[in-house]
Amino acid sequence: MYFGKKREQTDPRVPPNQNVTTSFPVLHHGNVPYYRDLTAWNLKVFGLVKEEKTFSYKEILELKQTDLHNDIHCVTGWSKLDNVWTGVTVKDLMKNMTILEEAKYVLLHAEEGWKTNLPIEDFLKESSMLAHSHNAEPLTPDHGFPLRAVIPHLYFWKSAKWLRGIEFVRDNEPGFWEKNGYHIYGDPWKEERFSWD
Ligand SMILES: Nc1nc2c(c(=O)[nH]1)N[C@H]1C(S)=C(S)[C@@H](COP(=O)(O)O)O[C@H]1N2
Ligand SMILES: [Mo]
Repeated sequence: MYFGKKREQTDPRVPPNQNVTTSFPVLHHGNVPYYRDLTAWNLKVFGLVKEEKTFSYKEILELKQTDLHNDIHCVTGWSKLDNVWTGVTVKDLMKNMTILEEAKYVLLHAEEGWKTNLPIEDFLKESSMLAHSHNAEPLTPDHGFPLRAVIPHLYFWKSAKWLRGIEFVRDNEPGFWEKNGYHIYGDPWKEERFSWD
């Protein structure tokens, strides 16, 4: 029975102190970009790679398309279970590219200079992807159209919307939210919400 005490976490899919929502909240800093013409869009993979590469939107859609099913956890306390994202896995994106050995971290660059940082092994995980659709619908501008990162094992702020660049770097440089008090890594299972956690 529930006596008003905080309930023990019982659902093994939900990290500590998260509440499950069935809605899809919109959260970001800055402006939502609107594209009328996707020929003006590209994705640059650069930094510590043997050869830099710029993908057009058409080239992204020509890569192998994958559906991944996962749960997402926002640092502000909501979790959304059973998402299906469609797009290109990071593994497939990087297939024909060589990452230099000095590369230890990745910076994901979005529109307006927004960025987020993560270790290279987290970016290259099987579950990491670049998505253009959510639950069989194209992403709306609010949720990151035309392409967003989805890194489901970390708090959702690492999942850059409006992705435009992937930079391989040597050092762990904090991104936008990381500079503003969020944790440098952001493991929801360890509740790494803030830099002082
Ligand atoms: N470019 C960009 N991506 C971003 C953010 C942002 O401010 N700018 N915010 C992050 C945060 S804090 C969260 S919780 C998720 C929210 O994604 P959603 O709006 O699709 O739910 O996007 C992440 N990606
Ligand atoms: Mo967030």
